[in-house]
Amino acid sequence: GRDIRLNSAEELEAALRHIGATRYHSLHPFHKLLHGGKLNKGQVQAWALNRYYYQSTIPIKDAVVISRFRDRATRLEWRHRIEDHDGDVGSEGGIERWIKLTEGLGLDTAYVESTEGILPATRFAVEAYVHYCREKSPLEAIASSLTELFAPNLHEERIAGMLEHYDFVNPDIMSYFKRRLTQAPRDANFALQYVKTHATTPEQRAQVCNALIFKTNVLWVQLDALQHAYVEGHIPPGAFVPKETRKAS
Ligand code: PQQ
Repeated sequence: GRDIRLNSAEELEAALRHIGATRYHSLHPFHKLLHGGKLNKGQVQAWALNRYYYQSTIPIKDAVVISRFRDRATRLEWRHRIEDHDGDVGSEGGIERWIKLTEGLGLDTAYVESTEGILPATRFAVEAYVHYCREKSPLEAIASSLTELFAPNLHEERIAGMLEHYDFVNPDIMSYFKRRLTQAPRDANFALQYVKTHATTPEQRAQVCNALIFKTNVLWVQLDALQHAYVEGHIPPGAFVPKETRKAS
């Protein structure tokens, strides 16, 4: 439970890993369908379209995190996350790689970038993440990124599963995830060391755990919404309506 007293950095790390093992969205049924080749092309498009909103908001979230720190060293360490996503003059960033994915899946880029067709739950969940980083303590803002500790395994599973099962997926359009395999561990390890050093009381360690739980919920509800709309067929007004209902080969 939430009120277990964590008396050391080691106990904190064990508690965080337990949260990841029991609540990370790798466990969500929608991911089992996505990675197991059980979705049709339109359903995969809906996933990529909605995830674009998460991707494109991450650098805004990271700018908010930076704004919480007077400490120059922490800002400096966090800054590369914005570059990873936005790129730089002459170098491609994660958002451009995500657009390669949506383009490769046959979605119109202007439509994706407009975010017009995303689910209401996607917008609410992603905005809640930005608000959380603005309103909670700087420690909690950093802690809420800790889901990334668990992302590399999921990305490995996704790259292998999607390449194996979908004839409309190729290594080029999966380059976003390939790149994250090296970026995410660096970021996650910094955040983990940060919370282990800076959460010095049982109360602060509980705050760190709750920040991670909050974030697993941000990720989980986005997949609940995709499942409801595109697997169970309850597409809300205004949201993307897939045309390509062909099953994978
Ligand atoms: N999470 C962050 C963050 O909280 O700062 C940044 C990222 C994630 C990414 O850049 C990702 O690509 C990403 N991908 C997944 C995924 O594909 O399941 C999950 C997460 C995550 O755990 O929040 C991130």
